[in-house]
Amino acid sequence: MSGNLYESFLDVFSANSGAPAIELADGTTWTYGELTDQVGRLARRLVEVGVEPGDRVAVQVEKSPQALFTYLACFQAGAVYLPLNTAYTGPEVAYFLSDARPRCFVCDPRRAEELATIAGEAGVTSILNLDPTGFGTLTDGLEALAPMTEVVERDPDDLAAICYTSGTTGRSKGAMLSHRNLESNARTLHGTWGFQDGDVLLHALPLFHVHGLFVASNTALLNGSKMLFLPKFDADQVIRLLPRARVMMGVPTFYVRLLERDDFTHELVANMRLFVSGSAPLQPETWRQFKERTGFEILERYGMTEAGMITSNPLDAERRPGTVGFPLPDVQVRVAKQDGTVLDRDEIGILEIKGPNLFQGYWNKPEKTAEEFRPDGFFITGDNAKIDARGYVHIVGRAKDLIISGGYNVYPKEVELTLDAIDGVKESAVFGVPHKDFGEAVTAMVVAEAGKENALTEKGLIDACRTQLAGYKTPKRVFFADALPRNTMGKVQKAQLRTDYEDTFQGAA
Ligand code: MLC
Ligand code: AMP
Repeated sequence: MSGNLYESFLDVFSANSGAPAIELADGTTWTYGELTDQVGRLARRLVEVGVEPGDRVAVQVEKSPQALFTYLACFQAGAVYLPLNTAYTGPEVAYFLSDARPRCFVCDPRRAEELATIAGEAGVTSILNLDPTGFGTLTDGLEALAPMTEVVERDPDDLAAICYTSGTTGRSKGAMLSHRNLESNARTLHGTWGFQDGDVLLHALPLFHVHGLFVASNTALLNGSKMLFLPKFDADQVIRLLPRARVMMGVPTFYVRLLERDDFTHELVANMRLFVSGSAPLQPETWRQFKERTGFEILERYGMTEAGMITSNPLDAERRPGTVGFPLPDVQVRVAKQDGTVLDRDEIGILEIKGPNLFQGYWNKPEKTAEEFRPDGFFITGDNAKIDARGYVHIVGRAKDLIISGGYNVYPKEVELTLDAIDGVKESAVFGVPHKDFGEAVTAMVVAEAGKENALTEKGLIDACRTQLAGYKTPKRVFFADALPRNTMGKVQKAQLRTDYEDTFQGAA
């Protein structure tokens, strides 16, 4: 056996070949045998269009069973999977493609014309497409192809995926994840969360980020579980399917939205075993309301693109709201000062981590990678944390200037650069303020150039950002001022802006 994660999956798939792997809302089902066959054909298609082991395959498509098969086909063919959020605009995609230089790019046919030009300019030689129903040039004539049966040999340290994560300097960095990284994390989560026969996963997360792909899908695949596959979170559909599910994973927004529904009841979740939350802080109040309504204690865990999952509240011991639990069995964590001095229990500092889940560095950015590692191999997460006397990890804030909106990360710098480039804008400050639904909402303060004050409007600026940035990064509100609040060192006081505008979305849903 080589280090290719797909070999481990195949063992499970063969043992469960007649069992359902994916079921859509309309009842259409693929068994693990059918999934294996489709993955083999897609792997053949990738090879046919020139994909070689180690080549990147960038994929920006809506969630569908075929999107998941394509992910697995990349592994089988020894390629490196590079998922892209469907919300990314043309300029954002242009950056990812020119940085990662994939051999192949699979996009949505509805955007094929726009994106083919961009991909061509980035040197991509094979451009395919796949629509939300599984049709497109990627799957055309697939049934005539012989499924690939062999799995391309990979070393455990060879790359399996590159996932872009927003950069502090305004540009995203590609986190390089190896087969070992993904496999160790999937096995650890499978064990830690007690995956068992009969588990059915309600999968409503997007497939292009760590949570929906490596946490939700990989653990379910390793278990040979059925996934009830929704194209996106839709409270009506989730409520309809919950009685048939055993496990659900979501960002806090999912749980906030479910609690807003009167038909989300104790009886509805009688068949459930586990609710997991992560990607953003779950408010203790939401945790308590959820317990009161359903009897279930949501299991909160913590992770990041560079490491997959890092800590988790326990399955069989006390789950403490407002904490992210204990380090996973094979992960080491410590809290340290900026200068690297390791702190004691209950002291607040930056969380540092190490383990087989930890990534291989940022694609093409060795200096950036070196800056974020300690000499002994610990990675500096940029999250402020403390470890309490009982060993529970608390994430108490962020040292990095990051907004998390509905589970998506937004780096203010990227939005500020976009605003500053708009004619008439002198400077801007972007910050996050509380939002009931999204947790935090992107908000901006703009200073106009002298004489251009009347040329700028809130709507005009939001519309201009929207042409450059994904919708979730675009400010939900823009305010104007004569000057940005700065301290004596000239640094913009974001904390003050956050306080001044904390009621902006009061009551917003
Ligand atoms: C969509 N919109 C958002 C948004 N999602 N705005 C702010 N924050 C968000 N998260 C905007 C769109 O741009 C659009 O605006 C409008 O809302 C409606 O779009 P939609 O697609 O219909 O929204 P909705 O279905 O309501 O999506 C909300 C959501 C979704 C919370 C269900 O964002 C989601 O599934 N989030 C999960 C993110 C996730 O998987 N994160 C994991 C990252 S991995 P307009 O203006 O265009 O009309 C990670 C590591 C770890 O963090 O630990 O897991
Ligand atoms: P990403 O870079 O998109 O993978 O997001 C990772 C970041 O999400 C982490 O560095 C944390 O800041 C945040 N995060 C993930 N899970 C949690 C959680 N349970 N509580 C608080 N923050 C979290």
